[in-house]
Amino acid sequence: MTWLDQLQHQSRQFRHRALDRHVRLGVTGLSGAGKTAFITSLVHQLTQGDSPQNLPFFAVVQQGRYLGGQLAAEQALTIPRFPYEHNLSFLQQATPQWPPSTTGWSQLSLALRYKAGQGLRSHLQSHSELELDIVDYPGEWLLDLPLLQLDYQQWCEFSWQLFAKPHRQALAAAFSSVLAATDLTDTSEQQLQSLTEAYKNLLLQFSATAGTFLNQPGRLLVPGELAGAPMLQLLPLLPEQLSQNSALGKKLANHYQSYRDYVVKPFYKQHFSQLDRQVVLVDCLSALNAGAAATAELSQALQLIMKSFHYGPSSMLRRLFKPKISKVLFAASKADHVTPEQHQALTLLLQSLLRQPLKQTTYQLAKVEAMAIAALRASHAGYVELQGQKQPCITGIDSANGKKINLFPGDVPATVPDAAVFSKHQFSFPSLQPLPLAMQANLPHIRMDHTLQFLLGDKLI
Ligand SMILES: Nc1nc2c(ncn2[C@@H]2O[C@H](COP(=O)(O)OP(=O)(O)O)[C@@H](O)[C@H]2O)c(=O)[nH]1
Ligand SMILES: [Mg+2]
Repeated sequence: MTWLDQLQHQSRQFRHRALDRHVRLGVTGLSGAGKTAFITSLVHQLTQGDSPQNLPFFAVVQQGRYLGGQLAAEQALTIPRFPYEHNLSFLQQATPQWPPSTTGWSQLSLALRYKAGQGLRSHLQSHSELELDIVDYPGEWLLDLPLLQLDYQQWCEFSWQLFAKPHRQALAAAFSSVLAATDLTDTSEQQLQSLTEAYKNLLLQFSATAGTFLNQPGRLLVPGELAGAPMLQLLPLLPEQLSQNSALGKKLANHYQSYRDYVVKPFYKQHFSQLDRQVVLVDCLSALNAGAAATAELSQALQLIMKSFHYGPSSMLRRLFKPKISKVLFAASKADHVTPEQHQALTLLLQSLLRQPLKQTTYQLAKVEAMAIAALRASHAGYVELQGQKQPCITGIDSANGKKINLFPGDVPATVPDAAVFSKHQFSFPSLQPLPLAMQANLPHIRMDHTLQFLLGDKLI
């Protein structure tokens, strides 16, 4: 794109924004929650799946007013593009695979054409256009927000409390010994680097362990463009080391401060001040599979993320970043891993993990909703006869061995189960491969039409 094209692109965006014809949708979720699958499906539904049979609850389609969606031909050169076509090709193989995982953030723009249903535009224009920017960013980065409210000492205390939890304790023991043997007067580059490396390894081990969601700082795990920056030399000293007012403690506190000022704040400024709508994907079922401590940590992480969307009059977010997100959807992803009559319980479980009444309050300007979805449905729901009774079941392809399975994955608890339930019962919701697609067929989904209606319906009237 030449500078002239870029200028034209920017001025068109500005015009569209001014006319409310531009929506910027953020898609976030912790690693593995289903962001890549969600965006791939969303784009596919809007560009190729727009039939009333496929999207019955998306009003603009149901009313026959949707004229189609197209990927924008141009995108600002400085923004990584979401690899939609590449992802789709994995799903369209003879033996379909899940698209590869990504790190960092990316964006994709779509132009959605529709006939206005009411008002002056419906009489004067042959069609209207809504420009949709979809932004994919790691939920790990959202979990850095709480750092703005903690100083270095408080962060160290918070971290070591977390590392004492049963599913983390054993992994953290070696790093704790390394710190205990560290010379706190030594602030050499070599020492900082080797300690950071040890902490990063610990975070990597945590993140490879099912059910650890709160790994901070997010950029040490997903550095994006900051790989190698000195302020990423960041680690929590043991709380008892902090009272010693050491040179190393001071140096790390400085890095912590820089990280907050130069990474966390700009991230929120750049993303939050521009997003209009937000989807937070949550994989509740994997957390249940991973046990009590994991489920408790997911709940803690979600509540912290939820705080990112509380930006009432007195909130720090509002003062610092002037966000304007007006709708937030919390979506329990991968609902195709359970039988349909469990979806309501899955939605209730998500609400119970959020520990939030999801209605608009005076301090929460965004409209918030929760639902159970599958961006890419990988199972068929049906029934089996068991001792003369009809039992719900799902059929799919087991990720572990590529074989067809037919099972009842179990009941989903509608509230967060207590430790006693976990000690008696091992949840084991399956993991499935994508179903083979006939070429050109719509990507199968669960409630992507409800999702589209909640996120975009009011912009397409
Ligand atoms: N059955 C099913 N599995 C899904 C779905 N979405 C994601 N997954 C699974 O979750 C994994 C991680 O998804 P991905 O979209 O890469 O997550 P991300 O890290 O948040 O981008 C995928 O490889 C799939 O195994 C879905 O809608 N249905
Ligand atoms: Mg991804």
